[in-house]
Amino acid sequence: MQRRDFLKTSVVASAAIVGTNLSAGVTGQPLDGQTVSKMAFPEKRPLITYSDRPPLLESPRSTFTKGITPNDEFFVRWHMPDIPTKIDLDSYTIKIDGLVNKELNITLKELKNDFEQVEVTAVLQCGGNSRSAFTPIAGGIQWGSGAMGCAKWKGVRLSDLLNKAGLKKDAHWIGFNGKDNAAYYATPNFVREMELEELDDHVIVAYEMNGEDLPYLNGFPLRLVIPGYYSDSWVKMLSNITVTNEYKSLFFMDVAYRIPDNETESETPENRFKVTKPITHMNVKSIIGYPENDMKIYHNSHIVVRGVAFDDGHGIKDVLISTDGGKTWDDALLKQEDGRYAYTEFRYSYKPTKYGKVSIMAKAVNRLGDEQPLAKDVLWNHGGYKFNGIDEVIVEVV
Ligand SMILES: Nc1nc2c(c(=O)[nH]1)N[C@H]1C(S)=C(S)[C@@H](COP(=O)(O)O)O[C@H]1N2
Ligand SMILES: [Mo]
Repeated sequence: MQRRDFLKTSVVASAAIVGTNLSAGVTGQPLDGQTVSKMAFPEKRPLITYSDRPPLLESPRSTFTKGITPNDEFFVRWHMPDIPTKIDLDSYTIKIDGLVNKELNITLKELKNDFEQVEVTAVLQCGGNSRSAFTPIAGGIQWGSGAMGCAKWKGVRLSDLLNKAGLKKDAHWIGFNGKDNAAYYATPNFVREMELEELDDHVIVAYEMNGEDLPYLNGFPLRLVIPGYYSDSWVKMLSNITVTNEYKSLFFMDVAYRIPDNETESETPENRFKVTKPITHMNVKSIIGYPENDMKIYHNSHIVVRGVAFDDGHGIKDVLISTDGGKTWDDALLKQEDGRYAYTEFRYSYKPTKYGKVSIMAKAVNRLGDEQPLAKDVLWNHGGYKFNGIDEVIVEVV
């Protein structure tokens, strides 16, 4: 197939999902109890749907029992309503220009044939994941904890592409742009800028996700993968890489995905901190995939608490489980097979011996000794970024 035509059938289907179009950023959802939509987007199963234009889809809690997130369960986030729905695979190129010795236009075929193919398993998490846990409410989509996933990404090293183009001496910044467009002229495109020295050999331009072409909504045919970093910089439908010597101050780097640039990265609604910095490395976090809130489980039965933990690549050392409201903590069993940027799966055998509501909490600790704070102790920032409070589900023992 030389051409991918995605939304022919699905525009109609997606319009029917919510009836009216929600606009991004106005929907409030509690951390749990969200229901998945009845309709599905192309290549996706029904997911929690905040908006259909642009598509904003969240994975339900049950997704996080698996170390690898299946493509059709993977969350989706776009900022611009205007996403190309047709991609011509023969003419699609990625352009590398700016402060390079040789400007390049690389076709998909060249990308796959002329460069070494590499693979990395890495967690993709929106910086606003779990935002709905902040009080008072922080601006933005009120995600539960399903704006994350972990996949095997295959592609080529960004550094190999840059070496082929050849960087000029004063090259310092690098900008990434995707094919999506703003609906209104005044809104700038989704562009990310990063300092060249931040980008190491693990950064890839990926065309495969879990052994298949990238799903359209996850950035087909190419996306940037920056293991350990929040995913706002994992530009999808990547079409332009521009090398510069100075920071161009493009919209998204300047206002969105930034946190207070102070020691605790926090502020209060009354006293906003003026100096900000972009979010980059992910902090340590874990999410329980099973059981879910409000599930009924039998007294004296044997249940296995399951979930996933991750950080920015230092690696998970322990996941601790508490079934007594945080008084005592017990080690969960860990499964770590896919490298330091992947999910660590955890499981914990639990036999409920008391009736009524029981809290199950999970706390991850990484190899640096960083551990998740209690949810109530997570400090506030106005964008609602980097929430990593200890996860808790409440079940009923009957
Ligand atoms: N081209 C483009 N790339 C993008 C975005 C976007 O709006 N346009 N959003 C970013 C943000 S904020 C997130 S959280 C991730 C979401 O990736 P996913 O949709 O594959 O889950 O894509 C990133 N890359
Ligand atoms: Mo995001």
